[in-house]
Amino acid sequence: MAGFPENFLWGGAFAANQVEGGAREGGKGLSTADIFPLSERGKGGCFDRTLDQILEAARDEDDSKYPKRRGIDFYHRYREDIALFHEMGFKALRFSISWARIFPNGDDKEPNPEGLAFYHSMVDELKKYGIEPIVTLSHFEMPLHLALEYNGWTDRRLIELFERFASVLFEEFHQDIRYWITFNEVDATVHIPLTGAGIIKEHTKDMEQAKYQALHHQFVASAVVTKLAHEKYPDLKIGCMTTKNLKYPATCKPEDCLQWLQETELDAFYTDVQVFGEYSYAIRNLWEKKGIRIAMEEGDGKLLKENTVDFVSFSYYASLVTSAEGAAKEKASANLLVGEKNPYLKQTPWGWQIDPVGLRFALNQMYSRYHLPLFVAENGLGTFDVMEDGRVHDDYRIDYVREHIRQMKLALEDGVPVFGYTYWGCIDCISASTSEMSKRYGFIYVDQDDQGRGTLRRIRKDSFDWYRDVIMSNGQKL
Ligand code: BGP
Repeated sequence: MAGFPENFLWGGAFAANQVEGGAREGGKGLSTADIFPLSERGKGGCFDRTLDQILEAARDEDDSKYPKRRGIDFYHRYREDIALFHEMGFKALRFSISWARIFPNGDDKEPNPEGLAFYHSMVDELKKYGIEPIVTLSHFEMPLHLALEYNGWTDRRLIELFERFASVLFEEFHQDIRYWITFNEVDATVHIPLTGAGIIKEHTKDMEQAKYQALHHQFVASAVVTKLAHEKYPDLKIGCMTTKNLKYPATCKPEDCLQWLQETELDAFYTDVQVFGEYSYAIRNLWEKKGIRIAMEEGDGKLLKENTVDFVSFSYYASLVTSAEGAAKEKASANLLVGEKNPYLKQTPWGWQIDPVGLRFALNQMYSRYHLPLFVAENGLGTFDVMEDGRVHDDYRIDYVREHIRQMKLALEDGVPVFGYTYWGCIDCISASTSEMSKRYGFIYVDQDDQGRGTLRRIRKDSFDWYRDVIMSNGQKL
């Protein structure tokens, strides 16, 4: 089969906490994303905060110090931005709904009508242009109150609160939104527990146990809302989403290949739970070794088993290398993950190893394990852009996307059913890990710097026209 299917969902992706701004507008409560400051360049990400830093930020009225409180002002500019997505010919837009905009504290009895009204306006704008909304329920944020008062997902009561959140959204939007993803990169709970699950280390006795306990509650919550959707709104498609942690063995040395196999098997457990409805031998073995006991209630196993997802999605940015004596090797990073450098690959300025062939590898690997339709929920190049004579000549971004699309096409020809590709950061937005603007992904430049200075003007980059032609030709014109 040559080429992309007729109804392939070409588009873009972003998250509420990285674009909206309006942190205190329309009745929204502070979210866990609103407490992160700009990280110091080169000092790694800003995901880890102490309780004192969180409380200080929560009391801080000076929003200018917290880039995710301003985003790129999408909250007020969404009509202009969606019109630009339409100009590129988007078939789909993956975005998230901010829990704190709908339930400001997370445990409010009734939803916030202004929050619902904002998303109705946004979805109406998308439908006007025939752009399919793909909504992530939880994308690296939750009401700050739930982190501070419940210690996030470590508290089993969040299952019921999340069900309340999802059931309001399904009832409000089931006729307009068909595709739903429960948790963005659900593995984040293990890698970055404050961002992934609202876990505060000073409120946590045993963080290793707490992270997996929180993750279990998220899996149960995902199954609960999947059950609700399947029973009450049978047209909805529910998907899971992880960071694709693609690795290669450093050599053909058996010990390196065994290390690769064990790490790959272990990393698959996140998607295994949401596709097969049970915990794999690899994760059970890890818990055994670490003495981790997960508290599960009667019925959790049945719930997980009987309410699995309809499609599998993942983010793919880079690949890593692993080896038996990995610890000694020079480190490289790929999104939330750290591994070893690959001498055959170039890196972005933030050290992410660029590997388009890896996307074909990942798609084949995921399909051979899950046999479900696949969706590339994130792929993109975050790098410095320079404005020259009023334009950004981002050939490097065009090359990056062209090569990844080429490999996606080859995966389709391998027989892998990929049904969509939403380029991450289709418009410049606040970086999740560093809260920078400088790490630009967009086909659209936003005139705002790391400190929030600028006109917020939107400017088409060279990649804007290129991606429009890709979509118009259904992936033929690269
Ligand atoms: C993924 C997140 C996105 C996005 C992306 C790029 O982990 O799902 O929210 O941010 O990474 O990462 P960053 O923004 O840190 O460059």
